[in-house]
Amino acid sequence: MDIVDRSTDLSQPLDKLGPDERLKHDSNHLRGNIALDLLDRISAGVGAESNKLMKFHGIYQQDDRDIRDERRRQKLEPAYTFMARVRLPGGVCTPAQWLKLDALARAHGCNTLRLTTRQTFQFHWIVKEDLRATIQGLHDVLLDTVAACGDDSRGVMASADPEDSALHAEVASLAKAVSDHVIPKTRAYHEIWYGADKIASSDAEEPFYGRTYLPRKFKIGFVIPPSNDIDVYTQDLGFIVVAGADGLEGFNVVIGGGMGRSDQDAGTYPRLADVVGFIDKQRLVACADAVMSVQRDYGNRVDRSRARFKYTIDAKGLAFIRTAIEQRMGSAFEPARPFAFTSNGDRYGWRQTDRGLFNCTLFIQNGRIRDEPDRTLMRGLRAVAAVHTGRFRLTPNQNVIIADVTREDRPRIEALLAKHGLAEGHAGSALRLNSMACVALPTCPLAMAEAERYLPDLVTKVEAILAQHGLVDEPITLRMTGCPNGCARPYVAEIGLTGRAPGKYNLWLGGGFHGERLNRLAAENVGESRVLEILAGKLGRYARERRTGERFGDFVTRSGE
Ligand code: SRM
Ligand code: SF4
Repeated sequence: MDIVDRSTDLSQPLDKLGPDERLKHDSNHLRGNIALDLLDRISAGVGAESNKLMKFHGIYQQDDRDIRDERRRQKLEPAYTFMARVRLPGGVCTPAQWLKLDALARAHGCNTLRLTTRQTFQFHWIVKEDLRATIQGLHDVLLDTVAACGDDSRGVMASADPEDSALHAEVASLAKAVSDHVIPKTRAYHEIWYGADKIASSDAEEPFYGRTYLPRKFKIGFVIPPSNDIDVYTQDLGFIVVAGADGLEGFNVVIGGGMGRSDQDAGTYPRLADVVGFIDKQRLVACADAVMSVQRDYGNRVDRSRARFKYTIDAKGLAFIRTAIEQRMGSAFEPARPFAFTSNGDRYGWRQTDRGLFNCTLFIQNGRIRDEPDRTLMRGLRAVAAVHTGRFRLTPNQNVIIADVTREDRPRIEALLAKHGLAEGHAGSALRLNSMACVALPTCPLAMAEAERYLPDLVTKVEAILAQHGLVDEPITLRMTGCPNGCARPYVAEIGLTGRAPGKYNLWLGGGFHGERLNRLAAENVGESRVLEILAGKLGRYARERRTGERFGDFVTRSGE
């Protein structure tokens, strides 16, 4: 396809666009003053512009919100540290990479790793002086944080649930190839974090992104039915795998999904992606380029709150966007092929793959890996990584799969899981195993309420209600976020909770069990007792009145509750 340097080709003058467009444009391809700000020893943080530009490098400045008020009272600057998000297409990593991630977390990340809802690792609490060592440590094992954030294509997801391992391996490698293709090409990352020399070249530094990159973040994911573990309808661009007797044939393409909304702005909303048609596998990269270039050129660069692709589609119309994509792809979409999903959750415990190897999916509550007295997750997974010869696969539900274990190795891995209390997590209720929460407090600057630190206790209280109604084994998806941005994809959950204020949440009910339907607002700005009261009523009726095999979200929707 024809790729142009957008640096000279914006449809409107820069001063008519939002301030972030000017910042990107003038940043010398994401260099800005980052290198200088890293040297500054007066502040533990960086300047506002570096803070924004570092996101393109996968790094966020944060401060400890638990002590923010106290620091303010003491007239101290906020307790700044940094979060770094690893680029890990498809969530696949090797044991050697795991060991390095673990070592870096112990050296610079307060002894904890966080698995995310897009299948990667986050380090929290890194002090500015340790950032380069962390990024260079990742480089030692061929990992980076490029474009894990920023106005670019983010971490590319791929189904982790190993129903058919040969197909999964092929799709995971395509996710990696697409990720490598769509990340920014600037050398800024190498110069700033690895100390690489500047290379003089007359080639355009960003042949696809130009100087202003995308209007907003852009998310791509691959899914292998019948599992919809990646929640494909929430992606900006989703590829639904179509496979025949000879393996992968191509993809049904979906566009325009997104979760983010704001309580204050009625013009923002979650949106499910639309299926636009089928492409054969040879057209994958051309399709990704075409879709992203349409968003690059038509996306809203004046108002960031309307800049996601979903709003571009709604502003221009799906038919217009689809035709623009086809023109740039050089061919039309074929009619979509049939597909069906059954769930967006993970399947726990041991399973055998089509290659005679074994996979074990471990429940990691809200993705938090740290040692607790009864469950030494960090040490246990380190011990597994030291003997494991296969792969680790992170799931979109913040869990981990110890993948490709040989029959001979399985007993010693089982022994390690038992020793460190790792397998016990599976004993939770079906609700707990289908729950997830975003990070929220104390690190997320946007959090208005607790999520990760509160959800386990709330689940325990809901479990008591489930027990009363004989529903403990009923899988129900429950997702909580500390604000309406939707990082745990709460608007496709059967029960969603999004933070409004400390201890207060919006309650959403009726999402589809396999992520096919948005839920609806059931109560606004309510505390725990009201949430439990509402759930007790609905779950009680569900237990008494549901049809055979009917899911909770479907029941709520059918009964108009
Ligand atoms: Fe997210 C911003 C954490 C997945 C929608 N998200 C943030 C930030 C970086 C806050 C910030 O802007 O400073 C959070 C950092 C918290 C912290 O302390 O770590 C944050 N998002 C996360 C993670 C770690 C949640 C988790 O607990 O796992 C997930 C990291 C994914 C990854 O590995 O890349 C995460 N975020 C998501 C998802 C889910 C997904 O992509 O599948 C969404 C909803 C899908 C979507 O994009 O529409 C999501 N995050 C947002 C938004 C709202 C975007 C919007 O369109 O309005 C923001 C705020 C923003 O961008 O302005 C946000
Ligand atoms: Fe932070 Fe809100 Fe995302 Fe939770 S949903 S991590 S509170 S931005």
